[in-house]
Amino acid sequence: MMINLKGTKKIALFTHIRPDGDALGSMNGLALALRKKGIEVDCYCDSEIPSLLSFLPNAGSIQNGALNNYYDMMISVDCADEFRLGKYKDIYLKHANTVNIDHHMTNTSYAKHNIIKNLSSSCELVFEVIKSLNIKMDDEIALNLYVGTVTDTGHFTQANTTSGAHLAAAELIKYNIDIEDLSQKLFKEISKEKLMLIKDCITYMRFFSLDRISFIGINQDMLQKYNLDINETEGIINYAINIQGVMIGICLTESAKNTYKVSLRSKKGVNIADIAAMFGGGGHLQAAGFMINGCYEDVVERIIKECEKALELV
Ligand SMILES: [Mn+2]
Repeated sequence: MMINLKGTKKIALFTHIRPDGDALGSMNGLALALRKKGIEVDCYCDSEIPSLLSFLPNAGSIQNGALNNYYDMMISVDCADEFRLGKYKDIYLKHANTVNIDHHMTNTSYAKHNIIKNLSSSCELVFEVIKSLNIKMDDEIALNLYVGTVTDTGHFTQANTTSGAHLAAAELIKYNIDIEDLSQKLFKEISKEKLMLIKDCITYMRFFSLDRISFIGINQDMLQKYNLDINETEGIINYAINIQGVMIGICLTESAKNTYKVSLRSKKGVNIADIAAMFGGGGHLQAAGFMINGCYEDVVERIIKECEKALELV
């Protein structure tokens, strides 16, 4: 048993700000499972739920207001550090009974009980937790966990696509999951507005270090031009890293004046997790991110400089 639920009646679940498929899949899957144990579960996330993922069972019940109950236990999922809890950080850290379930090896072990495992996704880990609690799986839990498993492995294409990821998916797919419909929603369809934004991103893409670093910058004007939200820039970084010969791809998005969300991707052998950590962020060896403040060109220069250092180490 990975979590001791003895005497636990009410649990608050949290996941990271700007949640992705793994964040929401693992939180929803765990919430639905714990309720089958007769536990009252409320889910909180300090961000809007991306409309693309609102179809996930339980997504509609995720709250982003003040906590509305007393809880015996607080569990965070897919949340590598306490700051990623957003406004729930302090209330979480103050609680006497916190559990941190995560697959990021950069996790800061900020809870009383930390379940950190180097698995493909938090959903794969939550699947293990659910099994250890002897909770019977169902279609809704399976769909949530499956979505995290496929999205966090980039549709089973990234380095974290382990046999464990496939085994979890193989078990989950036995439940009622419409793979064709899901793939259409998650990986194929794109809005016209996002496609037009990508067109602009490619037009203004910059290259550094003899084309080994590619850089995409997205400012508020570009988002407003197509009436898009910062959450809808997900995946655009792939246009940078997928170029032949490029070793590091960067996508810098202006979230507010002089504030930027930076995503980094690298090809095998180039560690960008350390760069993200240096700027106060985190992630994996080949996919990481952080927030940074400053004037645009200064920020770009600082990031490029660190990326160039990382390339020298290769
Ligand atoms: Mn994840």
